[in-house]
Amino acid sequence: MALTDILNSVIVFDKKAVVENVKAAISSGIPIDDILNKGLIAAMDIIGEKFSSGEIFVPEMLQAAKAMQLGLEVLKPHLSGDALMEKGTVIIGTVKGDLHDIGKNLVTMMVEGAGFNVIDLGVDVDVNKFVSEAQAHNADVVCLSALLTTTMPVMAKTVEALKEAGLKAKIIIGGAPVTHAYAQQIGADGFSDNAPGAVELIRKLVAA
Ligand code: B12
Repeated sequence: MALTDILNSVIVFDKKAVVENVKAAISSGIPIDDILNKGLIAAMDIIGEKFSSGEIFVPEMLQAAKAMQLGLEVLKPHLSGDALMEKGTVIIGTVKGDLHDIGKNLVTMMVEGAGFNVIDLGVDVDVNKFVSEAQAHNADVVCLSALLTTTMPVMAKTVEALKEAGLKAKIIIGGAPVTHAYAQQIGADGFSDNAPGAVELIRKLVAA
């Protein structure tokens, strides 16, 4: 079983093959990080390029996303680390207008695996919902995800609203178009371009 088999099965959105290939890779001892990064995530990058060049369209992108998510479900138990005691409460969601959730789900899985209580608000989350849920759960950290350049400004609005509400929660942001500079610009407390980095960041912010 090679990582290219996983990658190719996502690209042709053969869901059954994705599940089988990920299972086979796990049993043959391929590192979980490699299955994730060089198999599943690398496939989504190729899908993105094909979409940009007009080779595929939204329905195909969606099929690939579904195939990838099935692969992630198989990986999920192996991503969990030290989920022994609860270390804090984290609210996560994809901002208003944005329906991308694969990256958010991956961050959720890894943060849960690191022992945090994660409340996932889903996609297309209204600014006020972030504020009310952070308040209701006395959140330690709020995580905002956005995959579209057009929804990045909603992150800025959400950060502003959370700050205005005077909550103790730290705010971190992420998603393919987001940068460290943008996080600083909108007053977020941190940024990471990957899920393990998000865990690291949350650990630091909660300990601070
Ligand atoms: C799959 C996909 C879709 C699927 C989403 C399915 C789903 N359930 O998520 C569907 C088909 C629905 C879709 C729709 C659209 N999409 Co789309 N999509 C993608 C694609 C191919 C992959 C995204 C992905 O899942 N990547 C894999 C994950 C693991 O990576 P990630 O999300 O970046 O997450 C990682 C990090 O960023 C980080 N992270 C993520 N969130 C957070 C949060 C925090 C707090 C932290 C710390 C870290 C963090 O950790 C994650 C793990 O490593 C990208 C191309 C790409 N390569 O990004 C285009 C892409 C994002 N889509 C694009 C577009 C244009 C669209 C549409 C507008 C298309 C259309 N004409 O309808 C719609 C918009 C719908 C909407 N309102 O949201 C463009 C965006 C361009 C831009 N400049 O904004 C892209 C870049 C494709 C392209 N090259 O043109 N899409």
